[in-house]
Amino acid sequence: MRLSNATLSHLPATVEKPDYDRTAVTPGIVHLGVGAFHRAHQAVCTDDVLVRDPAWGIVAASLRSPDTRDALGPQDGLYTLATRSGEGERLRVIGSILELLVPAESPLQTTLLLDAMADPRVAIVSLTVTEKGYCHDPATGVLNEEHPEIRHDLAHPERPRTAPGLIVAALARRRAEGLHPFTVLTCDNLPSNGTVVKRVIDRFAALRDRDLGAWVAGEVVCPSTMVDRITPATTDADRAAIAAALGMEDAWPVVTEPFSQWVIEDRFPDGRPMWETGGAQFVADVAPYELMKLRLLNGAHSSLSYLGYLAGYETVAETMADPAFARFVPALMQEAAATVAPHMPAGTDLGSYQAALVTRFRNPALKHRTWQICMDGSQKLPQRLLGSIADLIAAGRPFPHLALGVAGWMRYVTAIDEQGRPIDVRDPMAAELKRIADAAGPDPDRLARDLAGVRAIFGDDLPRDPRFLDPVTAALRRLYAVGARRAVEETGPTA
Ligand code: CS2
Repeated sequence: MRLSNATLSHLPATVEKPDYDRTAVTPGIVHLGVGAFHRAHQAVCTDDVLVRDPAWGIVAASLRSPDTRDALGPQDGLYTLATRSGEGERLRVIGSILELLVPAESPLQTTLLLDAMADPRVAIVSLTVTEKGYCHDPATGVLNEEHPEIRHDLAHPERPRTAPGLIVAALARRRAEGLHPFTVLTCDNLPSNGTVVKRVIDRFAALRDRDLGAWVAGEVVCPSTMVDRITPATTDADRAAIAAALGMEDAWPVVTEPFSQWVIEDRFPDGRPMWETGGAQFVADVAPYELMKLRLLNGAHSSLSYLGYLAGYETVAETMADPAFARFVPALMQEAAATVAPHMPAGTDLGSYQAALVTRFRNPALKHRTWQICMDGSQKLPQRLLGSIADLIAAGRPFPHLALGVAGWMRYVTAIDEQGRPIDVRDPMAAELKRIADAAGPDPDRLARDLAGVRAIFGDDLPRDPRFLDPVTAALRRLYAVGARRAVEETGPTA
């Protein structure tokens, strides 16, 4: 038996299920990027809303792969959310996703998605397409007009493949039909993510057509958000365990932690769901929350993942069980916290926030792979590590832990681990980074200099600043000399 509308009533009483009439739900949101991250937070928060207001169903699209559609389509969009901690597991079936589309699969699928985005009942188009999905330059945040997919979408605006291309094509439809635009709500890990997506779609629209560009720039609102919920990739072991608990198959359940936070700028000209009922916080300015999360949680996540992977650790929890890392990670957070504190709302307790992050990272029930977090580092480093380092340099403060985090990324993208084995580096810039690493060879000084010279990641200032390059080069030398674990162990308290 498989999870579907028809089998919901067969679920054990211990499994929570949608307590609203799914046939009465209509689409109010189109979501681009229906990965586990979306299904662990926004789709859950929206499920909480549908009990009171069925006008906010989600039509979801996968921009890269049909896998999620193939898994959830036969399940009427239903899936299980498994919330796990040392105290146990809670299972809840989520029903907010009404339909799944894969625009890259066929012109018909593209048309169906654009029809959904142009539906007058749809007031929000949201995104979790990961950092690389905005086709922007990570160091500056502007649209990369030389991006091959952007060039395709400008040449074939009726068959867009990128998030900016799809959004602008749908907005052009709505403008031609005299409809209001929709609110564009990004939920990705980018600083000022609403500003980034606004800049990208404004520019893309202007490149398509001057008048369309003026309309998009003047009419389309893009609030910023900060989303926080650790969501490891689902494994076959997860599927088997959850199927046993459900008494039926779920082709793609989602595993997550108890903690969840969603902070949203409350700017929705055409309305929004009462996401507060699901615990979302609406604020005037998301920036402090974003800065805190990106620099403390995500900066520590990336650093411990590169160094933990090189030290031979499979998961975040395993890495944190190593006493050297258990000392290193809080110290790294402390370095970054010094750059965050001046921007936080009065009364923010950064110490408690950091302690809670360490507890979350230690969650023994989550098999969060270091390799998964290592992905797309070229798109993550600026907001997770380099922003903190630039601020610390300006303040004349040392950053030995963050420097080792950057050095860990540099060592990782050589795609050869400390035992000489290949590393499967997943990154839009993997080939370019590998070429640089191969040319540098096992020379940490040259490797640090040449990788720091990648403008799209490091910009123009840091590579030319010895206050940046010297500590990072010294850290990389240590990595080559003694390996990640000892380098972590030997990185003492920040002066
Ligand atoms: C992780 C994030 O994979 C990664 O890059 O650092 O997905 C992290 O789990 C989330 O931002 C937590 O909210």
